[in-house]
Amino acid sequence: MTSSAQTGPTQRQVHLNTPFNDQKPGTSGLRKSSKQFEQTNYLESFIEAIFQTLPGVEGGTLILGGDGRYGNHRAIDVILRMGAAHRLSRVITTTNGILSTPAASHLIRANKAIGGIILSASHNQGGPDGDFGVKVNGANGGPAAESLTNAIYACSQALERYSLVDADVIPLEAPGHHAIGAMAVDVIDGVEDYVELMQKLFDFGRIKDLIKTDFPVVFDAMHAVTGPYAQRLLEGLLGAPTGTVRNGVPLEDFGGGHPDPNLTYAAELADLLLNGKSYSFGAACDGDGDRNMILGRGCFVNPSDSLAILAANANVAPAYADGLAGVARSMPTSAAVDVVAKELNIDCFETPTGWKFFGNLLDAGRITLCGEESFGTGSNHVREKDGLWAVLFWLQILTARRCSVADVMTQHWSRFGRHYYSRHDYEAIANEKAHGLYNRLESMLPRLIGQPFAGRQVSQADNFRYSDPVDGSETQSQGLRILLEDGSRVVVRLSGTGTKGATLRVYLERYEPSHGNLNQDPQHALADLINGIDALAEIQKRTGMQRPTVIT
Ligand code: VG1
Ligand code: CO
Repeated sequence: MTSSAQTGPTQRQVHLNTPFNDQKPGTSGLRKSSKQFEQTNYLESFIEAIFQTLPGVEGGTLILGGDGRYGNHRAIDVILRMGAAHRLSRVITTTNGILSTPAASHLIRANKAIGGIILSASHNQGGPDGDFGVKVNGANGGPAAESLTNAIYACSQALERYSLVDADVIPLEAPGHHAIGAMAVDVIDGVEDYVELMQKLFDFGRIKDLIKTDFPVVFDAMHAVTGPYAQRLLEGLLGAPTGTVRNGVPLEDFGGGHPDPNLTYAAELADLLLNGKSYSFGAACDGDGDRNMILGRGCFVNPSDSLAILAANANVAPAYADGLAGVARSMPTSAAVDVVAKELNIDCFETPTGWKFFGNLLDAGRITLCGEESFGTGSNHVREKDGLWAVLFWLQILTARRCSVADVMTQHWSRFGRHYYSRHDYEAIANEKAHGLYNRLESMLPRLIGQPFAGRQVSQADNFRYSDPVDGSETQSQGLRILLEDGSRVVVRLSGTGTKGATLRVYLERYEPSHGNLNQDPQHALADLINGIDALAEIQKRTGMQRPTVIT
């Protein structure tokens, strides 16, 4: 017990002179620079809006933790003291506040919590000059639905005051039971429950056998949240040698890196696998542990293909041995999984970008696996995408198949055909320029139908809208699509997670049937679409950028 428990904490109200008007959550939580979050009352205002909006706060249990970035400890302290003022009965937080997003989702479900607050800006850089973020999850363990985030935003804009109690800082160095007034604060090991869940889903004995044979693996935690999880799983339970997990210590600034697992920001790992010969399998996760990148020797697995391969091989994992209820992918994700779903004779849903849109389908039991092109894959075991889960799933498949990652890919394409796919990101464009480009392209769409584009004819051109098959809710304006008669397409979106200017994402896709040329460089295979969209949307001309910032 902390001393404040005996004396009883003093409750205070802090008045806001003017409410903040910029606390609208994006694709996944509220993300701003650390400096913005350090403004007086800024974090507190958003947390107050959450506590006033999330159902069941009084008497409820909340899960709390983060990816370890700069600001994590301060935010945990503030949220605990505000949670006590709002009469939560219990907060479960973790040693050093380290909690991955999928592990948080699991804890919410396992403890029947009202939800969770995850302190992370995910793949964005961290540190005093980087970004901070607050993700809000609901009682199902998933990212808050749009109706809830809209209500939180509305509340923040009208906020006049917030409440908190004065209490000593709860020590997070070790597990223990504490209290702030009547509110229990349990500090638990944030890794244990998650590791137990993984052991239920996969056959660790068989994966261990694979790693013992000549199948060296390497994992890059990017100095972010997955280090302790990966060490326990790979070097502990699966017997991989010490050092398998690189950059395994979470650092407040991620060691100055950009914790985004792609070929640009995880370049060292990519080099080890694509150019070196020491490893058969490599993987990396992002800041908060929900994304994954999978590499084999000389082979990069496109995330859209990864989802398709997990779906096609799901029965090798004990948890999915009985088959899949259905699958889902975000709209910009390639249709590789659609082809597998067709063959398996199961439903395949197309949702807007962001994991929150999978929640209803998972809760209703309509899908088992889902994924996004942005290195996110997951299943009904939690309500978030899950980086290390995907790594274990891949290892389970390789255990059963006993071949290289490259062979898995080649065999998949020769059975299902290949969806050549790439995403081009143009980061930090001035807002007016990016919106000008986007709005101009949107206004051109109706006239494109039936017209030639990149040597084919446009069959459909629109701004994607989604009607949720479970609750009927409608979501508009989810990205511009140009669909071509041969099944190729280009999608253009503006990012909802960036914090500097605007990020333009261009998604390119072309299908090559199984008897076609399956071994091209995607940039080459997609060249006509790349040139076509640049000419149409005037990307280089309007952004002044010769090439994308990141190509995946
Ligand atoms: C990006 C990805 C999207 C993902 C989201 C959150 O959003 O494209 O697929 O769900 O990040 O992932 P946007 O709006 O920037 O394109 V995470 O790992 O940043 O929580
Ligand atoms: Co993330």
